[in-house]
Amino acid sequence: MSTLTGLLQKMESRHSIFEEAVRQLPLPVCPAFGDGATLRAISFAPGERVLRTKDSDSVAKSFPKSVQASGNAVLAAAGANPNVSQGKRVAVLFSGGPAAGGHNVVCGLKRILGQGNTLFGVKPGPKGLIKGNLFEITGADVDGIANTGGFDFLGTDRTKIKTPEQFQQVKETCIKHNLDAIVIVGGDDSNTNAAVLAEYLFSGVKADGSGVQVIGVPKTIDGDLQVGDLLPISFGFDTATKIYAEMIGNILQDTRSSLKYWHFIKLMGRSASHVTLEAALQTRPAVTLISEEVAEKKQSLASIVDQIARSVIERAAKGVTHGVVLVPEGLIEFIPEMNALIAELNDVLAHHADAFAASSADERIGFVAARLTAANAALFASLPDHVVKMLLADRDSHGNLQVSLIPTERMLADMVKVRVGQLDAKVPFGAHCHFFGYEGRCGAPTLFDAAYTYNLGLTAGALILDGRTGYMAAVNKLDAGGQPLAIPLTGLLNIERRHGQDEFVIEKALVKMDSPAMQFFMARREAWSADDLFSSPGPRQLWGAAAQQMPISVALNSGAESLTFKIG
Ligand code: FBP
Repeated sequence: MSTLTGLLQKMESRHSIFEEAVRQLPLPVCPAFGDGATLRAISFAPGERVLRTKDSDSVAKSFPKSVQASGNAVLAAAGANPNVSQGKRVAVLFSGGPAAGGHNVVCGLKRILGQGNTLFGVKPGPKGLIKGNLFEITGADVDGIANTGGFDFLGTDRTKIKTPEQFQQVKETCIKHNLDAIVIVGGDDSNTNAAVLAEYLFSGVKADGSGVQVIGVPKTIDGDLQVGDLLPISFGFDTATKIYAEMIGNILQDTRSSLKYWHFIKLMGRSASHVTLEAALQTRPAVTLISEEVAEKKQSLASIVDQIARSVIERAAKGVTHGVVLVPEGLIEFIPEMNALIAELNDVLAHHADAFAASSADERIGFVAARLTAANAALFASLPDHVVKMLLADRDSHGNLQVSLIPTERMLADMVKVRVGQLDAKVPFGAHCHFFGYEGRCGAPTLFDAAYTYNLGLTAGALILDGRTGYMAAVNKLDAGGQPLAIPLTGLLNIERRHGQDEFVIEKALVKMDSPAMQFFMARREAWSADDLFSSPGPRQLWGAAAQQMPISVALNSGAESLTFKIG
């Protein structure tokens, strides 16, 4: 074997030159945890902040033990912990979609728990907890996953622990493995699950009557798990948006080089438009749609199409026959008339299921259109054929359309083409469509996400060693060293009507129209379009000038003076 082929074989199975190098990157720690060389566990104490939602009184009745213990007060770091517990058995799991930095949460947990406690990994996600699929995580394991992307070390899933049988099975897992604590790394739904589990496992699990602690860790690329200055952003958002921004920047560069295409790019993010707003702030494209703005202005689909078409024509008048349109994944649900149409379609298909199934493919569109109100029938008729077919596709188990499957970017491109032709037939218009989503979830974490998640892991572990349960680990003051804290999960719960019944949920944080990030975007977007002021941020950097950059929207919304984050 030649030296080179031998070297290449050594690089298999996640040992590329890059992966080897990132494993060696230092992991800075918030000053509260010491200087990094020696970690110290910290204790926590309630500060003055107490959280309330409109439903706090009902929450207190349904979560009496958790609320009584925490008083819904936010916990602040209170110096070195003189009474660190030993012999704790802690399980960690990932829940929901992957996000860069999850592996560093596990590293932080393992290192703060130290030799005196045992950390178990749960495979995969909540389903693994129900099944009791646990294994012990070693120091060598965490050395191997440090700073690497993905959730592959444990896997993940979206099982919601909700039936009495599932709760009982989780209790049995706790008893079988003699667990003292569970750490759930997840988004809004998973942290709601953590709140429910914390209450259920609060006491009476073990023979001595004690319970199992539950701590949540805020993850999601969507960026919709935010709690003001206490939780400026969830982890994974920075890496995902930097990856999308790189790809958008490359496409923008292509548009100005090849001079003939418009690109319609849909960006992941389920409901909220934080990802799209951040990508726009980083790349400054011609048109960016923000779902929350569409809803607030009650824009119709036709007016959105018209707005883009006019931008195409105005730019063409200046000789610019190219551009990029960013489209948030959840747009359709924020267009009031599309929402009304989808709701009526769901009803019609549910009430006439047999007759619809018996009709031929050609008859189906007419069959449904004849049963819609006039306004919905007109909107239905205006949609491209491929969208109409999707709107009539099979419903999910709740009878709802899977809105995320609608290719909004293609729908808009087709409708804009027609509209441009109506407004000025001489304007050339060629479009390409993309959906950027999965590409951004599992890349190696940015330095921001790497440091943030390591410290979230340290915080979650320190909370366990301090005997706490029912909290979400958090780190704020991300431009001033980083400050660990704990957010009482019950202080975040609201009641929402879902599938015909009241459920406790942590509300998704949507883009606020009056937020500094949105205001800045609105003030600049016309100039970006008129003068083609795009920029290409390039690949995310782990070394050099751009490596210390935090998300632009986070910097703006938290009133930072620069884009530089500082943890440690
Ligand atoms: P989480 O909220 O669980 O972090 O997932 C976010 C997300 O990436 C959304 O942006 C996207 O709509 C969804 O997951 C896709 O889910 P799936 O992986 O099940 O296709």
